[in-house]
Amino acid sequence: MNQVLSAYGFSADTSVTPHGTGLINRTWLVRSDKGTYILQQLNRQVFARPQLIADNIEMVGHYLADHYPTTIFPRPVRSLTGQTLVDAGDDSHYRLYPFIENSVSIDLAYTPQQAFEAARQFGGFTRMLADFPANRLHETLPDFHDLSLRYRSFREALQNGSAQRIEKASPIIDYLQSQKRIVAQYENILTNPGFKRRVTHHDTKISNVLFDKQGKGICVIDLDTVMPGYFISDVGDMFRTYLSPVTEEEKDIDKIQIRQDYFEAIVKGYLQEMHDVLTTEERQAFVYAGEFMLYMQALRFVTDYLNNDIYYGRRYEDHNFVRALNQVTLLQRFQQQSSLLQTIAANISAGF
Ligand code: ADP
Ligand code: GN1
Ligand code: MG
Repeated sequence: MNQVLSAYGFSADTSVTPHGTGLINRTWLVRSDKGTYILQQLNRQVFARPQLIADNIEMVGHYLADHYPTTIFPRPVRSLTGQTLVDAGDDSHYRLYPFIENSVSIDLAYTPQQAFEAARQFGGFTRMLADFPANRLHETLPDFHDLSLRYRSFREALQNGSAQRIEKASPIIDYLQSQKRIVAQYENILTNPGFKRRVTHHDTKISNVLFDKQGKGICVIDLDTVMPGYFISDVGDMFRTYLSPVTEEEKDIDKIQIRQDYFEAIVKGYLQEMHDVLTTEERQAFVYAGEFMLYMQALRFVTDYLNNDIYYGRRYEDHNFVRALNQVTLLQRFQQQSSLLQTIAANISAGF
């Protein structure tokens, strides 16, 4: 750590404290006489080529600064030798951001207004980059939201994973197998010209938006997974993470619910920015977006559980089982309301 701090010109007595709740990277708050910063260590198991991320952030930052100069977009601070990514030698890479003053972040949406603001931020991000050629961005995680691949990995885990865990998870496994049509629908999207590859964030949980003290959205952060993708990834992950009053960590599945007013808020916030950018077919796919992301996250958690927790960090023995059951439950409750939600989305869209 001292080596990293000195690469940025911080003195050894600078205060560094762990910060945030992400599952993949490590984040610290750095308080120094030069100001307050966010320091991050990239997870090399997940991101094999960190330089691709730094390049993407640079391209996006450059484009936004040119075309939307008043937009707030945290760009990495350069080290004393001018690098946006510091290689600490032991195969670990660090970057530093200025801490956005007076910003707060939340781990759960507590009001529909917060969901609206976050959706507007993620929609605005894709809208501002609508004329940026998305295919110029590197695929920092190739096939990240490829549902067919996630399904194949799940099937492989059924072949090679822990027999004991396969037994324990069998109700979850059966349900996920019964919903394979969600994969078929995704495969149709891939060949449907009505669905566009756009600049997509791919991790739209609410902790990846900074808010001001009045609750207005300031900007989106956590750009490691910004890549070309489909809008269903971003909208679907908002449904996945804002609709329920409890997070994916909740063990008591009775607490999992679909909050209809949050659904409306997400659709309104996103369409406020994206209505004229999306195609007619995309505008009809809001409910599918939720199924797509809930199904994918359930597959990913259960796959990791069967593989003995090689990807997601776990804090207790059955952690990934709990997460998978949570996400399957949320998927089922979402599906129970899907025709109502479809009507709500269509009505909101018609109002624009
Ligand atoms: P992770 O991959 O761990 O989720 P994030 O980039 O989302 O990493 O950062 C974790 C947390 O750190 C965020 O939820 C937010 O609270 C805070 N954070 C990150 N960047 C900034 C920033 N530039 N200014 C203020 N807070 C930030
Ligand atoms: C990971 O790092 P974090 O917590 O923002 C994961 C997401 C999952 C999420 C589930 C690179 O995101 O795809 O949706 O956990 N990121 C990666 O909590 O795998
Ligand atoms: Mg984050």
